[in-house]
Amino acid sequence: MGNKQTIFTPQQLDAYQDCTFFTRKEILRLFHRYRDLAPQLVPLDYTTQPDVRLPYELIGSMPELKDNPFRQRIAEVFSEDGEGNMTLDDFLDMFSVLSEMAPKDLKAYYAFKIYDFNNDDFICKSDLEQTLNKLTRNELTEDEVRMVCEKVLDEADMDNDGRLSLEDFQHMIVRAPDFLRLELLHV
Ligand SMILES: [Ca+2]
Ligand SMILES: [Ca+2]
Repeated sequence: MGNKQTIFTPQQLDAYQDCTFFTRKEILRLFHRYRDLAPQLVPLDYTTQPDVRLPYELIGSMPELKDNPFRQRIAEVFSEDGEGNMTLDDFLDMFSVLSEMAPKDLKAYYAFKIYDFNNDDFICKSDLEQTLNKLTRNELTEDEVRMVCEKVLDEADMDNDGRLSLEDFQHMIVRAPDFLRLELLHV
């Protein structure tokens, strides 16, 4: 109405509120952060649901992500295209799960997806090695990585199939050493 800029319809805002842990105000604030990454690409009117995707390079350079060794995986997991290029919906989903309001179970579910580098719904030994190398910023030797992976599998692989299912992982994360938790997700 009047001169006031309408970004979303009330229905859209309701839907975003229902799918995230954010208030309307937070949703609008995040919209503006999304838009500020590329004002030339993101219109101020979202009522017609424009088909916009911001490239991973812009998302990964945000202060919350830029120093995180998992930034690319995080963006891939939350992006609809699987390559880290994000629509506004992807972007809001990501920040919602990263927020302190998200329950631990949900964070654990996404941590599992992030650590599952080859997207086969299991964390196998090589996923675990890549995870450890990233978590420790490549400060462990190959032997140390192998040893820790064996220990983790030994303790967490409840059905002894040599890999971690989501169930194994959720069981493990309750008592995992801090370094196995994903800092950014506060898991
Ligand atoms: Ca895997
Ligand atoms: Ca298993």
